[in-house]
Amino acid sequence: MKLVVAVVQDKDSNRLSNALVSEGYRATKLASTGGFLRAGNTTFMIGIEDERVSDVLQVIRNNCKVRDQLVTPVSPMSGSTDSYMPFPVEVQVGGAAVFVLPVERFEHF
Ligand code: 2BA
Repeated sequence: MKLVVAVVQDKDSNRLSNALVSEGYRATKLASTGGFLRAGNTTFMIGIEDERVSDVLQVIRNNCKVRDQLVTPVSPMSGSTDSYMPFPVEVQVGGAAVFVLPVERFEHF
């Protein structure tokens, strides 16, 4: 068994959870925050048999889009901010950051 951990954009989370449920996968959604953008995102935990991992990855791939997002870097932590001009920079976010972890044991009581 594997645990698929997928960090997705909030905009994709409803579509992905509907697709997972309708295709018979069990999943848990966690509200999370990206360390870089400090914006909300959604983390899915999906426990799955080894032979179905590639199918679940395909569902994630089909339901999560890559988007460009403008970020204004935070001001420097120290020193004068008089000459600091924050310019927005564009970063590409998503479709999904996915980790596949081995599960040593799974119990469902
Ligand atoms: P954030 O950390 O908010 O990152 C959002 C996007 O900003 C990233 O998109 C990437 O394009 C860019 N980015 C992140 N760190 C950067 C850096 N040090 N320098 C330049 N650009 C940077 P994604 O790669 O699609 O990641 C989307 C979200 O997935 C991340 O939100 C984070 O919550 C999660 N994530 C991505 N990689 C991860 C990892 N290796 N471990 C844990 N979480 C991860």
